[in-house]
Amino acid sequence: MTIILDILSVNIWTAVFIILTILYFIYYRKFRIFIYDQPEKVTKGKIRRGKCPPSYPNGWFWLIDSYNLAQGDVKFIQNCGRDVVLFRGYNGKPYVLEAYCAHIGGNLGVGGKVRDINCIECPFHGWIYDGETGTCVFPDGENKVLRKLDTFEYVDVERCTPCTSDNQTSTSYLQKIADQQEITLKTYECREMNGSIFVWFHANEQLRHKPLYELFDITDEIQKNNMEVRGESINYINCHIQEIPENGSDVRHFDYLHESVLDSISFVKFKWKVLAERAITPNMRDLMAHSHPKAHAYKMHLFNKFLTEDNLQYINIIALDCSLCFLNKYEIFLFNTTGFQIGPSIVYLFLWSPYFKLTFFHTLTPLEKFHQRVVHRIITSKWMPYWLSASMLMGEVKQLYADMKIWNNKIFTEKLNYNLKSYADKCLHSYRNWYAQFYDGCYEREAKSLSW
Ligand SMILES: *[C@@H]1O[C@H](CO)[C@@H](O)[C@H](O)[C@H]1NC(C)=O
Ligand SMILES: *[C@@H]1O[C@H](CO)[C@@H](O)[C@H](O)[C@H]1NC(C)=O
Ligand SMILES: *[C@@H]1O[C@H](CO)[C@@H](O)[C@H](O)[C@H]1NC(C)=O
Ligand SMILES: CC(=O)N[C@H]1CO[C@H](CO)[C@@H](O)[C@@H]1O
Ligand code: FES
Ligand SMILES: [Fe+2]
Repeated sequence: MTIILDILSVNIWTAVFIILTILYFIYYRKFRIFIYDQPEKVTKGKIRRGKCPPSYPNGWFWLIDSYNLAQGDVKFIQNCGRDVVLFRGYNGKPYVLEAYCAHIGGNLGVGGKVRDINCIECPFHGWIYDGETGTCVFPDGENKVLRKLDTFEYVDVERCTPCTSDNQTSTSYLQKIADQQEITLKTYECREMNGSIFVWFHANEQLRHKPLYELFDITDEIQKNNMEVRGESINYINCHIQEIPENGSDVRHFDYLHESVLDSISFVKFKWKVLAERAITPNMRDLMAHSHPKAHAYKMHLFNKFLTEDNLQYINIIALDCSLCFLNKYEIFLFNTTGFQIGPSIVYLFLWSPYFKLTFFHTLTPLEKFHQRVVHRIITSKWMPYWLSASMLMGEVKQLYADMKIWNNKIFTEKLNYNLKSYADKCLHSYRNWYAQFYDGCYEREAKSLSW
């Protein structure tokens, strides 16, 4: 009898142990780094959008997470109105070049291989380009020898008229336009910062290698606050690029779209207080001043750390206060946020709360004119349980879906009717004026290179 009981209890404990191990494993694998990738990827816009500003503003753009580009990896990337090849050399550095080979146009990003430490080889006939300079070189280990080439072009590519130049007896359709020239593909500035790879795109060729501002290095903030990356959400939206970042300065929409905490609960709601100012506004720090000394000190610390004389013009600041409101009566303070929107597509949000520390890193990449990819990365205190950081990320995704429903179905109006007596519309008006600086030269560039 006791033997049977013994065996039974051993088995129960074994079963409990196995189940717990499996649960822990699932839990760990699932939530340690939680990735939410929007299931239905494209909701094609059938709406007449109206006239819009250019689709691809100037600035730094997020391309890929660092861990998705190992040494020797090659990717073809088509976004921001450019076709480029991104690869990581065996020196660990990422490189971005225009995607098409100068020989007869092979795509370096599809089947291309990394050679000679930091060069890319065309899959078609094996021509090689130096990732650093973009020049065509002979495959030759570390001594890169320039490859000089003759250039021919069709006399008339549409009608194929025979060549009528000096040599009358020739029926050549091609004419030589250069002898033994160095061939160079366009290269783009590329940065690897805190787990992401970014590229600098500017319509003005003179600024192709001269970024106007730099990305933030948030290492100190992460380490000082004992935080780590806990995951990211990747979402796709059909709207013009400007409509997404402009929501931060649309201080009124929070009351309409972002009140709900959970769909099934109506007695508890989020309450928001939002401020938005350009970083360059002379009394910006006073306007952003915070009533709580600790929250204020953290805000000022962030301003001192990240704002420089050179980047002020390119930054817009938002401040977000969030509390939970029960039965429209009792409020519990949740967090105070300081947000830096730098350039047209990158936002750092630093949340300060008595309960937790949290940083969001938001990026936006225009895939096509009305097709945007939005990536939100969450960085939290290390002690926070994985399920909690994952739910916080999903909480943010829920708020994003509320915005998406609007964005996917609205038009972009070139004409606006503002109520300038309200702070809300003043922010929006100021925001649109601020964002316009990133369109410099883009319209002309896109008119040349796109058919839409
Ligand atoms: C003209 O082209 C033909 C055929 O390519 C060649 O045989 C001839 O030598 C050329 N004549 C001159 C004057 O270059
Ligand atoms: C952030 O990026 C910089 C530059 O790549 C790197 O030196 C630093 O270690 C990174 N820090 C973290 C926490 O990822
Ligand atoms: C709303 O705007 C803020 C500030 O520009 C930005 O961080 C955020 O990503 C935008 N919202 C969404 C859902 O993308
Ligand atoms: C704790 C804390 O910082 N609370 C502040 C958050 O923001 C609101 C609105 O500015 C303040 O009233 C709170 O004191
Ligand atoms: S097309 Fe690239 S080598 Fe020929
Ligand atoms: Fe929103």
